[in-house]
Amino acid sequence: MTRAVLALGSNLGDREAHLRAAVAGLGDSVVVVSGVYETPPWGDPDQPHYLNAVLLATDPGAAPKDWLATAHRLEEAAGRVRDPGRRFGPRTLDVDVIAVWNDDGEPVTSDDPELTLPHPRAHLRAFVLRPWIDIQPYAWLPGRGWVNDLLRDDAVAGDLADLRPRVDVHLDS
Ligand code: PH2
Ligand code: MG
Ligand code: MG
Repeated sequence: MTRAVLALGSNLGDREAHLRAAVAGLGDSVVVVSGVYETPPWGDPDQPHYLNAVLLATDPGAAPKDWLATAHRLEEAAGRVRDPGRRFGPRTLDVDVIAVWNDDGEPVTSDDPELTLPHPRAHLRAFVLRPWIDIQPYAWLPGRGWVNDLLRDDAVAGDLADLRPRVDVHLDS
């Protein structure tokens, strides 16, 4: 069995519906889902704002790469079109595998370029870290530290102020 923290993002089409479909598509593996945040685009400013959320999932049979396959399946179901020339460009649905823990509760580390674990940029992204502490107040990002501390780093704190909680949007019902 593995446990995974997955980050969801959408900034094209019906953003809420895309996030909702991703949660539904994960079925019984979903343990808990964060609140939803409206966030300015990171990395490529010329695109609409995102809706972002984070969830915790478990699967008795899943190997780490199975989480990536699941992420791709959900992205495809949302009609995602990849633009190789725009790495941080707009998308109907993005599902990123942030971290995975094995049966013994040990974090999985991987240098595989297809699935680097933990996610190599998660510690820099307020739109991942802030929703994460909604569902795990003592969240720990393996190799980086307490998520609450990471949110106070200069590289992140400025972005944190620009996140807007969307208390009107719920993904877990
Ligand atoms: N995802 C990106 C690029 N930029 N910005 C925000 N606010 N949220 C995202 O999920 C996001 C982004 C590529 O994965
Ligand atoms: Mg992403
Ligand atoms: Mg992605």
